[in-house]
Amino acid sequence: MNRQNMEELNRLGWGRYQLAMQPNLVKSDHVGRVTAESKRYYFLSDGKNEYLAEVSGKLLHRTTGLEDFPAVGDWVLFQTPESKDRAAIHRILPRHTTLKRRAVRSTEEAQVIAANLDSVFIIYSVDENFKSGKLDRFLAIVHESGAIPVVVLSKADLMLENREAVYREVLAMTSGVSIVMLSAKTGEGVDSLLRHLEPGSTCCMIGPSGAGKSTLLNFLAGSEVAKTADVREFDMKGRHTTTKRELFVLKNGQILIDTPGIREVGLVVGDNALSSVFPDVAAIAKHCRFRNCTHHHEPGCAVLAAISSGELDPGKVARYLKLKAEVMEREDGNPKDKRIAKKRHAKRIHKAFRKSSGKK
Ligand SMILES: Nc1nc2c(ncn2[C@@H]2O[C@H](COP(=O)(O)OP(=O)(O)OP(=O)(O)O)[C@@H](O)[C@H]2O)c(=O)[nH]1
Ligand SMILES: [Zn+2]
Repeated sequence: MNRQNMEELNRLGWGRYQLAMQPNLVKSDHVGRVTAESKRYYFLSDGKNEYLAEVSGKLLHRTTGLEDFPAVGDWVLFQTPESKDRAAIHRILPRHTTLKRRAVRSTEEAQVIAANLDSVFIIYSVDENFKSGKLDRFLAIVHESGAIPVVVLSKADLMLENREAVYREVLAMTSGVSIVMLSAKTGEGVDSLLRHLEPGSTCCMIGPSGAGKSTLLNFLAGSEVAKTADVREFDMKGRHTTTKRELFVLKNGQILIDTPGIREVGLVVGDNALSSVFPDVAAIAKHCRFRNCTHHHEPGCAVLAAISSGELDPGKVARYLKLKAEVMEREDGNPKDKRIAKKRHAKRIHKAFRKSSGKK
């Protein structure tokens, strides 16, 4: 990679990535970062130019599932064989962190939401109907990703009365995670939030639809970026498609990724992530007499004892057990689901090949 390329890439957060991963590159490598994705088309930036890209046939051939396709935030190597602003991605550089969830309508496959993140803002609006449902799930996928979670309680201007109660409820649910109460209307809390956004670092916003992600992005970017500059129409091999840019560079050099609202947060997490969401329950569960204790009825169950003594909240234990059951179910895996996932992937590759060779 040449020197100029590197300086321009630093604007997109390359410095941090390079420090963490020390990728092995040669001078002729052309590096870019994925800024948007739509139906197997990608927008890339190398800090200077933007490219519309597809994965190369070679890369396509090496994929074994959705996770092997580029995602927003990925650092990739690409070539521009056809014209100046068209590109083929031939390698995805190893991901430093990977935020993923179970693909919709799949019990098996993981789908990458965004890659190479330093932190993730989990955005929840605290209007009158505040419900903390799914917060555990969002926390679990962020802990699993390796990025640092920050819970952002948005639209604080709409919640004047029950603030303390909501804050305490969220505090009880989030061990060791920073919570910021914020309003993009009044600017309250924005300074606290910015402390979690270092220049050169990459942060992704996730949360339910309508939580205020795009509004916050616009506020931080100081303009209407999320609504205007992001919708791009392009035309590749005679086809038209529209996509939404998701990766933005803010004024002070932070990189912020906006994602569409998530309705279902299917878990693809391991035990460690679960222990990070529920550290108190996990620590006590270590003292159960049986290693495979289900904490329902076993003698010598430390979790049940802690509930009796008032040390653990039964509601919290119930939430823990619910997620734990889901994690175990996935780990055990259903061979039929695995077969279906494989078949679906083979179909996907076949379709992509037909598309790139112009067949219908
Ligand atoms: N009062 C108030 N309203 C807000 C605030 N932030 C966002 N809103 C409103 O909430 C609605 C949803 O905000 P968006 O920013 O579009 O939410 P989003 O999370 O990007 O939604 P999706 O793109 O569907 O995921 C809009 O009508 C905003 O005007 C806030 O801080 N205060
Ligand atoms: Zn137990």
